[in-house]
Amino acid sequence: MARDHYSIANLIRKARGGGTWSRAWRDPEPKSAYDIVIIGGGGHGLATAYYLAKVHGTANVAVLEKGWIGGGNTGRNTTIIRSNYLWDESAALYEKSLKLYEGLSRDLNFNIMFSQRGVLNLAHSEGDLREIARRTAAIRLNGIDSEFLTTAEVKAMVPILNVGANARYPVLGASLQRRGGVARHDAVAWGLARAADTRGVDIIQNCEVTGFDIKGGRVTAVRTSRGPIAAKKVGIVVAGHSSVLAEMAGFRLPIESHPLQAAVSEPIKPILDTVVMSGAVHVYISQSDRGELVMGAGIDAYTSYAQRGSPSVIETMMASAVDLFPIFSRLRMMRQWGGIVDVCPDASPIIGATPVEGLYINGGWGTGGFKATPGSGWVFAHQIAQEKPHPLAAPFGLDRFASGALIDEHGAAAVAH
Ligand code: FAD
Ligand code: PYC
Repeated sequence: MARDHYSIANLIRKARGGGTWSRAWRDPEPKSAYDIVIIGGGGHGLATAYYLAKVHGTANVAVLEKGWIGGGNTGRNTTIIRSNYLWDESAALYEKSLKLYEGLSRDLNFNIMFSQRGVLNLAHSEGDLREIARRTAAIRLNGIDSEFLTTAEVKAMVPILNVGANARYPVLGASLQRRGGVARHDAVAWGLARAADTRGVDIIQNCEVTGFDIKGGRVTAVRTSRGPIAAKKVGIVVAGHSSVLAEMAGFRLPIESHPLQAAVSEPIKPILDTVVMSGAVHVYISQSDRGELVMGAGIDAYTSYAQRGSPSVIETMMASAVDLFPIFSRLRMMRQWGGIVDVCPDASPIIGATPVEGLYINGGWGTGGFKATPGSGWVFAHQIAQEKPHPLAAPFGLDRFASGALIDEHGAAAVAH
């Protein structure tokens, strides 16, 4: 990329309508064959392709995206990043991801605006308090930062939070992960795309996978809206559509797909400099760099592939937000949207081999995969390149649903399921 592209003078020229933007990644025609095809151009698919090229030296890779990159959940989430998970297996995986996030802007030479402003999980009952105490201890035993805050400490950190005795949801304390925070979701997709492209990966948008060619139990090609593409290995990384792709390949997944909604307010002056989550009342809130309050809800209870959701869920979320932050009652909301999240029975992802040889799956991240983006790509690239699970991903194979070795992270998901 020419240096001039980013110079102040050039940016001003472009802002005035002069000059041209050069592409941040190529727009290649699909080749007839690749060593590896990754289905899905969200953060996880792009991270997989990036680490395949960077770490494993496999650049004959295509990422096939049916829409535009980052147009799925990657561009629809509330951007919360943290690694405060209960079980050792999850803690190790999400912490790997958080560590990769800590170096990602530098690694990609692209500012993903990772802001480690801390993530608070509120306790509203004695039960919540006991759970937070257990969780905080378990997380610390895994060498991950986690603190318990009293009501007064929470109030000192978030003065606009209603912690009064007459609050509908009294705040009895909170857990805090100071290294948690938020990042710019589009930038994560764009930075990964540019870095993967630079290393030779073909990113092909408007290319929907519609079927698989499977010979002798092994995948040989994908069928797409732009013609067949042969591949030695294929990775499915399509979030809410995981079961759809699995069905095309002839196997079933223990996944349900649900809408998950979020909304943003009009921009206001800085008022909230941390992330506040409340699993019990179904809301989580942070303030974006543009000043908007970004809020999300619990999942819609019904299964669906429509990326919107029910108004009643957003209404409940808004009511909870105003209960916690009475000062927000005069805020005007600007936009609402939904994404389709793929939820596993144990609220943990599926990463690994499938019953079809050469076909791998990375999905089931449900409501919580943005935080996992680089870590997920790291371990999935290993799985595909080495044809064996990365040690961090080994517990997350499909086989756990047969063995019963589930990793129940409903509590850590912190989003009502
Ligand atoms: P996606 O970004 O959805 O990428 C999958 C891609 O596959 C899509 O672009 C899709 O178009 C493509 N695709 C599907 N079918 C095909 C096909 N047949 N052919 C080709 N391409 C196909 N997680 C957090 O950690 N923190 C949060 O704060 C958070 N908030 C959330 C809030 C909301 C409202 C939502 C919806 C999700 C939230 N999540 C959060 C979850 C997180 O967004 C996802 O787990 C994560 O982004 C999944 O990334 P992905 O790359 O797997 O999926
Ligand atoms: O996993 O932290 C999370 C999250 C926040 C909002 C949705 N998911």
